Amino acid sequence: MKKPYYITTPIYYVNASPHIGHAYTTVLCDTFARFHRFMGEETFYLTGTDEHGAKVEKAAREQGKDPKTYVDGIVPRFKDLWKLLGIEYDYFIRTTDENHQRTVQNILRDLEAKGDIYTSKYKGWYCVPCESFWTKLQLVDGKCPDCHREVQELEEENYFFKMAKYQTWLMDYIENHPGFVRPEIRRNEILGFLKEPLEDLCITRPRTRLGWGIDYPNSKDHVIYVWFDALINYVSAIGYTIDDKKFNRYWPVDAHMIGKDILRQHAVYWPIMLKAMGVEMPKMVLAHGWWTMGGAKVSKSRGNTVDPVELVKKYGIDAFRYFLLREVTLGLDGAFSEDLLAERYTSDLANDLGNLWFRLASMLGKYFEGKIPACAGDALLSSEKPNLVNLYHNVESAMLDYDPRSAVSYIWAAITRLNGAIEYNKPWVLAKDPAKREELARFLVMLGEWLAHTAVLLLPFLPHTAQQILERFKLKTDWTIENEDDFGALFLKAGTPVERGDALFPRLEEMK
Ligand code: ME8
Repeated sequence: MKKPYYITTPIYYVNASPHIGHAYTTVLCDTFARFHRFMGEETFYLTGTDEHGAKVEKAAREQGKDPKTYVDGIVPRFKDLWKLLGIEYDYFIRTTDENHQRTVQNILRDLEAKGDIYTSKYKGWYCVPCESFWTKLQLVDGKCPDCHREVQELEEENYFFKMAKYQTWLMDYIENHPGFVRPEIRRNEILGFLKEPLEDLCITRPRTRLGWGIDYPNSKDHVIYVWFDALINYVSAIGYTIDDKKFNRYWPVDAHMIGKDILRQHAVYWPIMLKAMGVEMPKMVLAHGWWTMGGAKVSKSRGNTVDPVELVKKYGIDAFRYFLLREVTLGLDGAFSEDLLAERYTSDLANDLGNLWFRLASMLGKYFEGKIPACAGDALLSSEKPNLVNLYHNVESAMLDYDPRSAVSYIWAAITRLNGAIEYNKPWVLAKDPAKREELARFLVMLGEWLAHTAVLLLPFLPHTAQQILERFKLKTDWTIENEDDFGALFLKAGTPVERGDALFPRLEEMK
């Protein structure tokens, strides 16, 4: 039996509300999860929240709350946004969950027993917002090399994970598995990073400095470093060290989707942790680029965030999803502007797809009493099947290659072709000639079939619009397409009444 498809988002920090960047990763994973379910595969889509560490503790303190009360108050903002965006995750993990904490401690006990952990004095410069320790050499003008803020000098006794001893192994692994870190530019970045000696990882913080974290096993004085805790969510969520049967069913993960900001943790720390644990490697770490605004990364610390809730209220869920999937190639950065979103909305959604539906439904209304006309289905199938199947394969292979932008572009190329076919065939001229009634019927059925197929293919991408179209055609909305024959069939039944309904994407000026 095929292993279920397993995909993860990073678990997000709960020190602020989610913004467009978080929504992007989560929509991408939702689209892949939906696509794999659509292909008939069992799928496990994991997301959640990263709730420990100095950043969260600081945010709680600023609000005068204890950290647990604070995080309990923020988590619903993430869950509500995912609900608003129609995200169908299978499990939402919180690092404050009892089982997660147990797993983290189990792993540490195991690594200790294997001799991969030791204690040592640690001296370094610490950047609170970045939660990073730096050596003196790494500082730039005495400040954090990442965010350029002040750092604090610290010396303390901590637990260390022997990461350095796995460096050569990791380099070989990445060299020999070209698809492990994607895209290529990120793989090269990691290989470049690994050319320098890797240091062991300090995996605890003294409780005197940081109170908000998972206890280090058998130590009252240390809590576990937030990244070590957080990465483990990917295995604790599926029962590692607690439910072997469940774990073996889902692991290895098919894709860890992340932003390029957290590549090193996922392509260096995490594989080494797994190797030390004796666990199989993830199939892929896939890093997407950043949404930027005014040339800077959209981020809560820069305060230039874009609120997805506002955009969804204004343009609708599917328009927002479409924009994220279509505007940038997965892996590259994208400049966000609302004007671009509005442009996509008008040109691709209202004009191309919305209009296509409107024209077809109107013509059916005008010429065939709002019903699908009868015509020689077999002839239609033999002429259209190869093209339909071709579209299906193009979309499928783009998605299997983690290229949703191309997948959506293939679908839009079909939509554009259909609008072109209306101009070319001029059904309104055919309608004037009673001798051409059969020809008119065939043309409209061909258009209808294509639109119905397009709607089915759009289910993983624009689920609400796709469902709306399918409902108007009186077709089911829960399709699984396992092979080309499923897709190459005729979907519409002669005589079915088709409901034109309201505009799928009302003109923006009408919405104001
Ligand atoms: O890093 N463009 O959490 P986080 C695109 N808790 N994606 C963006 C983005 C942007 N401008 N800004 C954020 C953490 N993201 C850790 C992760 S995982 C074990 C622990 C997305 O709340 C992107 O996926 O800072 C990025 O990697 C993630 O949010 C960082 O979220």
